[in-house]
Amino acid sequence: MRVVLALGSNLGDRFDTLRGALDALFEKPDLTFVAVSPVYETDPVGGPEQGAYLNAVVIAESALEPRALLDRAQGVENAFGRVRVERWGARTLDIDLITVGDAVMDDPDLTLPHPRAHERAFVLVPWVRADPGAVLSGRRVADLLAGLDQGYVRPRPDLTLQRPV
Ligand code: A4P
Ligand code: MG
Repeated sequence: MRVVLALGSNLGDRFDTLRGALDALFEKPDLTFVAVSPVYETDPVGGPEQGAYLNAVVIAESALEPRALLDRAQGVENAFGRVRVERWGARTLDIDLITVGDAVMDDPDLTLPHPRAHERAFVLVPWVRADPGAVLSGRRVADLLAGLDQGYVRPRPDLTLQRPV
């Protein structure tokens, strides 16, 4: 199944965190790297006043169950010492599952597709760069983006994530 993960960091050495998280996600078997998006610098959406994020999207293939994928993502978050200064505030690393194949789940612990992804340019802009034909709940991501403000999502061509080794 095709798996789409969104990475975000707005605390500490943000790029170093994204790079380490990407490698850590693929360290164990059963998750195969397909593509990674460019890195974007984005103004924070929601929450208290906080610094800008670096965001990127990773595409993978896996036969793992959605829950096992969430465990993997949360394990990597913990490994990077995810620190919360404030509720909903800055964090060293956030990994969200955006879609897992065609899975639809409505559990607070795991909602798929991610319930806010369709309205978040900081997810959709990198996603469509990693996969120009991307589809979310039957709608082309490129079309979803046409209705969204993208001005707060700025490319960082000086920061490039490499395929994990
Ligand atoms: N959870 C449910 N569904 C999912 C899913 N599809 N993927 C549960 C990942 N987790 C999922 O998440 C809270 C709970 O959501 C988890 O226990 C998990 O079981 P969290 O990562 O612990 O907390 P959070 O991320 O702070 O909360 P929340 O409400 O999920 O926030 P979001 O929606 O992840 O938004 N602005 C910019 N520019 N860039 C960002 O990356 N990120 C956020 C966080 C806000 N604003 C941002 C960015
Ligand atoms: Mg999250």
